[in-house]
Amino acid sequence: DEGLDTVVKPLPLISTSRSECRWADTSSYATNKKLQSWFQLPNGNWELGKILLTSGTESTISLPDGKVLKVKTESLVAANPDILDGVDDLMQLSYLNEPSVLYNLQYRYNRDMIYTKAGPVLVAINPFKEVPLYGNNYIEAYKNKSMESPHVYAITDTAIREMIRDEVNQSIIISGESGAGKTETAKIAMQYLAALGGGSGIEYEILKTNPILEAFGNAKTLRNDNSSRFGKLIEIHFSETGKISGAKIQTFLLEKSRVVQCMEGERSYHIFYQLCAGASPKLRDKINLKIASEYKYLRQSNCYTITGVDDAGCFHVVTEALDIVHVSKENQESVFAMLAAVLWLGNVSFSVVDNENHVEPVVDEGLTTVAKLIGCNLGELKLALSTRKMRVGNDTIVQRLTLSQAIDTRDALAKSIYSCLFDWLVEQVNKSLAVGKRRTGRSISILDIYGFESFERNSFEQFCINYANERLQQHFNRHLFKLEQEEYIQDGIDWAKVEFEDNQDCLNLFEKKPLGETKPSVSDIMQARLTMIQLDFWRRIETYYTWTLSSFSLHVEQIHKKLSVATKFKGQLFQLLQRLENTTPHFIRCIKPNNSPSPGTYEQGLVLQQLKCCGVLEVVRISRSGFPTRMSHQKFARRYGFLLLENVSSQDPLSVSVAILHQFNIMPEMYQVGYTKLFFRTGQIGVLEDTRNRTLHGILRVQSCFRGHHA
Ligand code: AOV
Ligand code: MG
Repeated sequence: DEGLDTVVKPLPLISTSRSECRWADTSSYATNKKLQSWFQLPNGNWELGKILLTSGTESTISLPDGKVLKVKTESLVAANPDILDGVDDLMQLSYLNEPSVLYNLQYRYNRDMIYTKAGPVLVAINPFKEVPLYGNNYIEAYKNKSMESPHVYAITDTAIREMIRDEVNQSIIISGESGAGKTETAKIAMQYLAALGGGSGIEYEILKTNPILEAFGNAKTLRNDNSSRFGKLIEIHFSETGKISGAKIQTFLLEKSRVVQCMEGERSYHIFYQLCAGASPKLRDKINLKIASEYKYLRQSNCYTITGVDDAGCFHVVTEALDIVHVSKENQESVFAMLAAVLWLGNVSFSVVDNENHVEPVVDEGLTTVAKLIGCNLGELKLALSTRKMRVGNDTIVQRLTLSQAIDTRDALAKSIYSCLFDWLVEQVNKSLAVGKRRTGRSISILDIYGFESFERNSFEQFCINYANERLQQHFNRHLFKLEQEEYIQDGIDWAKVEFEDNQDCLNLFEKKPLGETKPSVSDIMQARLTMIQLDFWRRIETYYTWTLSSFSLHVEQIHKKLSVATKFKGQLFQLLQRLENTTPHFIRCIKPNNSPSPGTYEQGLVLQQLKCCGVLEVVRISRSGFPTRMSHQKFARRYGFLLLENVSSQDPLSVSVAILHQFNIMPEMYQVGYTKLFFRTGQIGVLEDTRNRTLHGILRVQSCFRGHHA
């Protein structure tokens, strides 16, 4: 007997003190002979060892490679029995500690089971290879519930069902570091929605927005060959019969600086390389297009291709997709002309024209092509690139530019053309997907933003990206920790509070609000995040908050109202979160298992850091001790009352509810009756729903038979 039956008492389900519920719950346990136990190697990785002997404060363990070590007993961490290897919900683990969670995820990952539930949250580990988990057969299986293992399809299915059942809009919020798999996950969710809600053909258009937006909004970075450089919320609308009736895309803060400069080894937006590689000779001629290496903006980062990517082929995919979302050939040509204008702008050079170092653009192929492509005369363009209008009191004065000012102006024009083009495209796509009058039912929104990132040199973009991620983390915390627990307490059920790590201090830093007292209990991860924002960004923030959009414009007399980019972004983010607040959220946490990126490599430290960052373990703790499903007494009585064997129509909802609970033998520890609602542990409501569906189908069958007889 290997001692399974002598397994000591698991850690308490509900922690009462803060220190007890910290992530790295390494509290030692009475170590029995021959028990499996986790031991941390000097490199930080955990190894499963067998305890051979415990005497005093020391234990002797044997590692899988045969090594026998003497270690401090208190450094050992309880391992779960083999029978729990690879459970599909971390909630099922008896010992919920760092190495056990890491091991469980790795066990599954090695078997291509990249999805695991962490209570209500879906954890998705990037396989960095094709895994046989998708396509019509899988969609069918999840649709008719013959397959139930964790999957993006399953969580999307839940969203659809809850939208219909509760008549509440839903959201699928995908987060994770750069390269963790958010965009791929979003596409997989869209695929499922399209398959289930399809029929009108609009679903096909919706799917085609992906190659378009990726071409114009994604780029190769050092972190990800297909990194999203904008945030995206796609709201998919359903009719009352559950069919897709349209969609609306909202984008956030496209990284504009990439158009004019990017780091060595990175690329500008895919579409530039696709156009240069894939345009037909006729189009090349019309917009005076050269190969990518002829353009300064593309040349500076010394990277033109991506391994395994055929840019010319992609160009055809994009133009076909544009056809499908009803962008006319004529408009497509204008788009390509604008792209060429941006590229040629980068080649515009300047020469000094007076002894005050003022410059003028050199009239060459670059300048003349730009003028032609954007449809202005050469004189206007020269003036626009070498002068600036300023308002002094009530007067407008024209100031001549120095070289660096002129370059800034040129680059600002390129960025603004590109971002206007991007916005225009999104608008066209939205027109094509317009919900219009058909907007009668409910919606499911999918959020895919750029992931948290930190480079050696971080700029304003990283500041905004990380700020957005921090706000989303707060949303996550609010829903899974705060609101959840507040609801228990408000409704008067028995509940011992679970602590979680608040990220308000991080947000205060971003928002320049005074910091609270730095709490001594702040975890290492949170401290690292705070320090990073402080050191890496703090000085920059000062300038960026006053950093304004260039007031430059080709036509302008009017002076554009300057709007701080940061303020605009903050406003957008605020709106986004307000929209999300009105939906039932479903969270997917994407995890990057290695930085290579390569399939099959699972770096414990890297995974752990990501799990810690987003509070996955706390969520599991709350979920397994909490009651994630809830329904008002009224709704519960209405929904399931007809299943009762006795007639209860005269009774109040609470009594009906209790009668249902009794009739179906729901165990007392599986639910709590609150003042206004019933609270259930995970999975309980599913049993009732199944019975309800079966009964309803039975009734319908009987009714149709009955009608058949009478016809
Ligand atoms: P991201 O959206 O999270 O990064 P992506 O979704 O672009 O990350 O994923 C990065 C790469 O990982 C993809 O290009 C695929 O090669 C691979 N990948 C991700 N998910 C899967 C999957 N389910 N199956 C196979 N390969 C996958 V960023 O946009 O950079 O934050 O700004
Ligand atoms: Mg992405």
